Amino acid sequence: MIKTVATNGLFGKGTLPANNTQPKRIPLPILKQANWGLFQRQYVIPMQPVILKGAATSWTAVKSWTPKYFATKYKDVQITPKVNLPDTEVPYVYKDKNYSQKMTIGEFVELMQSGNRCYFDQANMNCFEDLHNDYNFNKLGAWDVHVTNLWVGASTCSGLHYDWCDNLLVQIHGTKKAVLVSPEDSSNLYPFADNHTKSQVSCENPDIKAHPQVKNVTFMDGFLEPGDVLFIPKGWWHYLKSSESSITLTCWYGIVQTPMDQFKTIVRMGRPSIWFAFVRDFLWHGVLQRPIEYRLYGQITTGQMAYELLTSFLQFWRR
Ligand SMILES: O=C(O)CCC(=O)C(=O)O
Repeated sequence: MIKTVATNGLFGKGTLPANNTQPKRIPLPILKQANWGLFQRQYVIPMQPVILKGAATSWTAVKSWTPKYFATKYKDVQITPKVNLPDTEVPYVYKDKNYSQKMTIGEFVELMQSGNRCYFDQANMNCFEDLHNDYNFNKLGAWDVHVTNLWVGASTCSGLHYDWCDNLLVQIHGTKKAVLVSPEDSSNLYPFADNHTKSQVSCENPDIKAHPQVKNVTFMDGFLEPGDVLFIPKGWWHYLKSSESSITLTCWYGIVQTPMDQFKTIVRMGRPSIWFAFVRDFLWHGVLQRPIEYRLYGQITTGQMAYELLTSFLQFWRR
């Protein structure tokens, strides 16, 4: 029997099945007037996500960056974006090598404008030094910045995953849908065995049959417009889907989760398949250095990462 219950969710006073067969959806909190003290007290310190509505509207980047701006300024710069991307909420099931292609920024922007699903993702802003004065993450509270990344693309989808440090994500051009999930729900998110930071779950249309524990998850839905800032605390799962044409800047900063934190997360996930893949990748791709075919947006596997951490620690210790 379906019982009507009052929810605070994206869909207003919605209906939830009485026996909890669907995940809960609530809106991401929004701070309308960027109030520094409130942001720190209510969100940064307790590690809770929030949208700071319009907090970066005054940035030159928000006022002047468009795909055309990049095409004009950096026309012949060589990049390796992903192109002809699949229409999916879980890109990690695909292989990176089938989508990465070398081209110039001019050619990439033409592709974007032709309706191609494509992404110049996670590009280090150190490559665009002449744009550094167009944005200011320190003013938003970033400290000990590790990297500022640029994301330019059309109809993109970054699947549900988490990172190891705090992130301020600023929507520069176009719009993005954002879905966040608390680290407390990690054990319900079916991470890939070889990469425990990436989830197999579709955020917008979860498949409860394939992933029954997802019904226990609370999804937090948000929508970003140019000038909006999304605070993603470290360890929080996030999913971002762009409109036709989008530019985003992200800033990873602050204290990074330790390998011990990762170890605890894996233990909490409680999936033997992760431990099996961990040992396999540690030996096969780490110790034996066998090549690997990376997942789309996948990068290094958990086992390889552990191997690299261990070898860099041993090198440091031997010095
Ligand atoms: O905007 C995106 O598509 C992904 C951003 C992201 O995942 C990140 O900054 O960690």
